[in-house]
Amino acid sequence: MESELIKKVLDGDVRTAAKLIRGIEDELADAFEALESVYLHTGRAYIVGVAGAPGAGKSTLLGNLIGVFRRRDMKVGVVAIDPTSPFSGGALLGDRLRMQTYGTDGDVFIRSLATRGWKGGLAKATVNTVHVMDAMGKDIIFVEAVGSGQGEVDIAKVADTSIIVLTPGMGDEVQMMKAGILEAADIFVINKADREGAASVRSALELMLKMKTGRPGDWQPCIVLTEAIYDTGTEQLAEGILKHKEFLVSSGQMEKRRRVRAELELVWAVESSLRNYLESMDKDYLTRMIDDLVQRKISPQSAAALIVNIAENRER
Ligand SMILES: Nc1nc2c(ncn2[C@@H]2O[C@H](COP(=O)(O)OP(=O)(O)OP(=O)(O)O)[C@@H](O)[C@H]2O)c(=O)[nH]1
Ligand SMILES: [Mg+2]
Repeated sequence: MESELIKKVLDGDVRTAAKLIRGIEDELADAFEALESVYLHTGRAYIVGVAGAPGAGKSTLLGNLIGVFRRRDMKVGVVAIDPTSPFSGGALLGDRLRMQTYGTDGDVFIRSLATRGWKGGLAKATVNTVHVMDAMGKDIIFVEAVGSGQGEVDIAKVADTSIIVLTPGMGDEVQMMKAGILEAADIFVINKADREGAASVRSALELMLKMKTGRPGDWQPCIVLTEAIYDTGTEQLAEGILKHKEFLVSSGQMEKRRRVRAELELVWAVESSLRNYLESMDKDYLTRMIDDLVQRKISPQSAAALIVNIAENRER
């Protein structure tokens, strides 16, 4: 039988969902327990990652995209990952302000996650928040993340479509972009195209994409120019997202991406159950094991195998 809480989440109840997400942020045991049932009701939403340098215009773009998808009668979720760095300490308020137009629309649900020092990792908290929105019945969920480098690659693991937002004046930076970032993006947005230099970023990108050796049948990343403050280019960007979705579905890659994500979540779950087990273990036993390691009577691998064995037997 579903708990009252799960029923409310499935009904799209904003208060319950918000509370559950706070529980995920605080890593409360109750929240993780609820997530187990939530997970079984997910897999329907389409997930879009939006990454880019601080101030690239991600939130403004998202505000526009919300409009486009709402006009198509789709329910929208947004997870904004807030870097609590001294530079963008005001991001949370900024995001709220920029997206406040949708504050009263019950079919738009926006949450910020602060990137404080999670044990479980940011990607995991993000995926779990996405799961809550998915279970709420959101059709499309955007994940906004600041990042230059690894961040984009991480978001790509979570998303069906990954968007990287660049801005004019980044031509040289594009040339320095690591191959991994290039691979991670399905759509490149050059925002602030009202400013000088958008064309040169575009040619730098095109050159890099040309050099990329893809397999036949692979998705060719597209480039969209936008002026987010004037809501220009939003339709093309939305088209790009839907085209990429169609490609993933018809090529069978959607299934593949979702299997990769499921595997990733399995690994996280294994890691956290072992970590929990380790924390609950008899401290004397653990101390003796560490003594044995220090005295080189046993290797870390064999010690780990012993622990996994005990954990396995206890599960039975
Ligand atoms: N000239 C110009 N300014 C823009 C454009 N899009 C956004 N901006 C401005 O750029 C600034 C940053 O926009 P945001 O949407 O907050 O950017 P962001 O990437 O979400 O920023 P963080 O979340 O802090 O990393 C704001 O002052 C916007 O008004 C654009 O197309 N042209
Ligand atoms: Mg933002």
